[in-house]
Amino acid sequence: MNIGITVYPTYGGSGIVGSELGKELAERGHTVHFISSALPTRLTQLGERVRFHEVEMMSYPLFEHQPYTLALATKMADVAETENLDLLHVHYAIPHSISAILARESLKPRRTLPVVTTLHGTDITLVGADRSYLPITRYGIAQSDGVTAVSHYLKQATAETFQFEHIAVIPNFICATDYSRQPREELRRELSPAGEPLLVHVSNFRPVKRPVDCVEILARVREQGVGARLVMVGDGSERGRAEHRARCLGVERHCTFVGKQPRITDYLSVSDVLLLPSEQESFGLAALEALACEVPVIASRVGGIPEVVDDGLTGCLAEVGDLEKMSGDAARLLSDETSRREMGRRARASAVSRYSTDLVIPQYIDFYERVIAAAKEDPGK
Ligand code: GMT
Repeated sequence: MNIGITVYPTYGGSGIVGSELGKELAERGHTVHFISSALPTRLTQLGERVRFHEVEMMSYPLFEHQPYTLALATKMADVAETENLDLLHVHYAIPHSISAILARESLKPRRTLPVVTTLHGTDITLVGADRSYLPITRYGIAQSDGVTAVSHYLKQATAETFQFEHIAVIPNFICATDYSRQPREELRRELSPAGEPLLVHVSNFRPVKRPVDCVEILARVREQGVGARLVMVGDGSERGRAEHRARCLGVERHCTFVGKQPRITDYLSVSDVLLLPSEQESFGLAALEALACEVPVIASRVGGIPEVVDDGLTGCLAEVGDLEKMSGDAARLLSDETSRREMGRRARASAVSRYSTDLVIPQYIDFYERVIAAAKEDPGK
C-alpha cells in the first residue's frame, strides 16, 4: 500500500505513535508518505519507503494566523495524486481529519482517497470537547472513512461526547527489542551516585501530566526514610513549577531535571519505578514504555491507564492527586527489591504479550484493507 500519514511533528505521544507506525509499515513492505509541517522528531531515517513532504505556507499580511489547515489539505491532495496514495491516516482529530476530508473531497470524482482518523486523547477529552471545537470535531470523525481509538476508554468517551460509536480500538504499541532493559551503568552512577533507588517521570510537562505531584511524592517517600532520588525527563510549561516546588520542599538536591532526551530507554533502563500521576490519560504510552523496560508504574486510575497497568501486578494505581497512596506505594516498592523485580518481570511480560508491534501493526494493516475495500464499493462517501 501507499499510505499518507499526518502527525504533529514535535510534540506528544500521537506524533510518536504515528511515526513509529510509519516505520513499522515500511519494514513490512509498504510505502509511507509523511505529510507534516516539519520532519517528525522520531523520523531519523528517510528512504525509498519512508518519505517526507513538508507543508509549505505562504505568508500574507492579511493572515493574522496562517491557515495551516488549508495548506495541509492542499499538500495532502497533491501528494495523493503525485504518489498515488491508497489512503490517508491522520493522528489527532484536530485539525488533521478536517484537512484530510477537504483533500478527499477536492479530489472527487477523479480519485478515491479514504481517510482514517486515529483519536489519541485530548483531541476528544479536552480540545475536541471544548465548545469552540466540538461540532467540527464531530464532523471530522463522522466523515472519516474509518476511525480508531487507542483504548476502550477513549472509544467510550468518544461515544459519550460525540454520539459516535463506529470505532475500532487499536492500542499503542512497543517494539519489544527496542524497548527492553539495557545495562547503563555509567548513567545509573551519574543519576544515583550513592546507589539510591530511582524514581522517574517522563512527559511533556503539561498541566494534565501533573509533574509537580512527582516532586511531592519524592518528598513524602524521603520522609518515610527511603533515600530515593527522582529523575524528571522531558520539558514543558510545568517544569518551572516542579523545580520551584522541589526547592520549597527542600528536595532539589535529590531531583535531576534532564530535559528532553532522544533515548528514553536509557533512562527507563536505570530506573526503579515510573511515576505517572496524570489528571487524564487516554492510554499512557509512557507507562507502556516503562513496563516494557521492566519498570513498575505508579499511576492515576484514570482514562485508559487501568487497561495498560494491572493494579498490584505490574504497578499500583491511585486516585488523581492521592499523594499519600502514591508515595506509600513508591516507598514500599523502592524498599523491597525482590518484589519490585518480580513486578518488573511481570510488567515486561504483560507489555510484550499484549502490545508488541507484531500484534498491533497487523491490526492497522487489516483495518486499512477493510477501509480501502469499503471505499471502492461506495466511492460516493
Ligand atoms: O497528550 C495528549 O493529550 C496528546 C496526545 C499526544 O499527541 O501526545 O497524547 C495522547 O496520546 C498518546 C498516544 O496515543 C497516549 O498514550 C496518551 O495517553 C494521550 N494523552 C492523554 O490522553 C493526556
